[in-house]
Amino acid sequence: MKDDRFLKKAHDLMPVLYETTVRPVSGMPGKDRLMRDGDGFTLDFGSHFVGYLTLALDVKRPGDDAADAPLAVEFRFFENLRENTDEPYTGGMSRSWFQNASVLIDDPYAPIELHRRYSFRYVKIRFPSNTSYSVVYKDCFVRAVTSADMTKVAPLPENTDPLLVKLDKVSLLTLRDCMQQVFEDGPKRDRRLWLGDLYLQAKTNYYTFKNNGLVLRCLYLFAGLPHDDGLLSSAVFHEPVLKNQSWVLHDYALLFVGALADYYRATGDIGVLKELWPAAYRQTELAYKSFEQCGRSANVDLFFIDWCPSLDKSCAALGMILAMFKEALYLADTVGTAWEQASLEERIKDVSSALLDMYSPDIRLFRGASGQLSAHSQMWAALAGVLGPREQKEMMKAALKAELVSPVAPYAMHYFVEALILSGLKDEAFALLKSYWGGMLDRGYDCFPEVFVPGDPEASPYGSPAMNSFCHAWSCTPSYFIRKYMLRTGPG
Ligand code: RAM
Repeated sequence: MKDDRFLKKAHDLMPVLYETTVRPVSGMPGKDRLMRDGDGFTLDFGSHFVGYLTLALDVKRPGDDAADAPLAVEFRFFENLRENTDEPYTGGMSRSWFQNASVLIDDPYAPIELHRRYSFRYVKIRFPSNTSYSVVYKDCFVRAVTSADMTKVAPLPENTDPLLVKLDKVSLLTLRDCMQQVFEDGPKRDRRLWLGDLYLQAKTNYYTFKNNGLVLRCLYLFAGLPHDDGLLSSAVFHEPVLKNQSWVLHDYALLFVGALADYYRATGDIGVLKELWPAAYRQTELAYKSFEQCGRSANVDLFFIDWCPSLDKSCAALGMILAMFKEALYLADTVGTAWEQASLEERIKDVSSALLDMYSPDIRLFRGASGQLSAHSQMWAALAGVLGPREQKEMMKAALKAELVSPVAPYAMHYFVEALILSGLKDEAFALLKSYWGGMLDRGYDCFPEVFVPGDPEASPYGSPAMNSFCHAWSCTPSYFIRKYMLRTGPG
């Protein structure tokens, strides 16, 4: 059930891509290094970039003869050196996500321009053939692309804590490289527009690059490609063909409501709000229907929440439903009908009471249906504001002390930090932000990765850390926290 009106608007909002030429900072072989038959080198571009690579070589042949055979060149691109492994990949993701390219060149004198876009800091280059001639390194550069305009980002005040300055810098870089024709989740993998990721990217964008047109383009893409019942897709492929994704996630669909509310707060654009409100409201209807069908609980199979394998999602899912119903009510008060407002109010009461049933006042914590204690249950209950403010603060204090199942993705950690702030625990929130995201800096990350578990560098939802994305936009929210809650700049 495509909506061509929205898709046309999304198309008209195609962003400008800014291009910069960047050369490696180290690893370039000297002019006297003759390479053939398996020789090679690894270039380091000094930082992460997304773009198109060109390599230029000279040819040396004994007796000054011309090159007499094609040149074979192998390229391997790495965002992080952890990807530099020869271990065979046995996980379920397609191996073609590994950024390898082999080319045969008829004219080794001409610059070799790779047509695929790569996401990397390092590139390993090898010449595997036993050619009678050798090659010598001449030049290499990447035409880096992004739809983020760095000049739009306000510098942090001089007296900002140096660690926060570093966290902000890496967050900006992470978001910059994920901002392409859409907000991609990761420019290496999946290069796709996901609603959950968009929700956090857009929040950070309002305080940094302010590319509101790109957010709107993405909102239109989701609204233009719903499933048959009006449920919005968890992700949209904008290439190779414009298509929604069949994996249904109710939490992601509901985040459309939050993303629209944030867009409205940032822009005040009532026209867009009126246009997209029916799609947003529909997500609440579908989530409520499923809640009723499941005996006043969430169908956890339809919720992502985090990559945490053993997570009992029952409580977190209810909290997130409630949090988004409240966002919907905020929008309904502006553009909804009286009937929509009244039914949201009723539904908020219903979900609140189901969620409160999961609260254990003796330990001041929420438990999943299985009895499990997780950070996820507490953070979503707090973001839903289901307890009174004083009780909520006590609950989050208890959460900081308790042994809980912890977030695996920085996506989930974002909500825990935000929950602390909204519970009046800003110092604790910033301490956590510094230790968790600071831990990534300690591990030498250039960009913030898709998953990060302190103490478990091997953590991967895909059976191998080499498959992880090392520049993943849902991890870019330190800039949002710093600019919104420390500097108090932006839409408020
Ligand atoms: C990962 C994607 C994306 C996320 C989904 C649920 O595979 O990269 O970031 O939204 O999981």
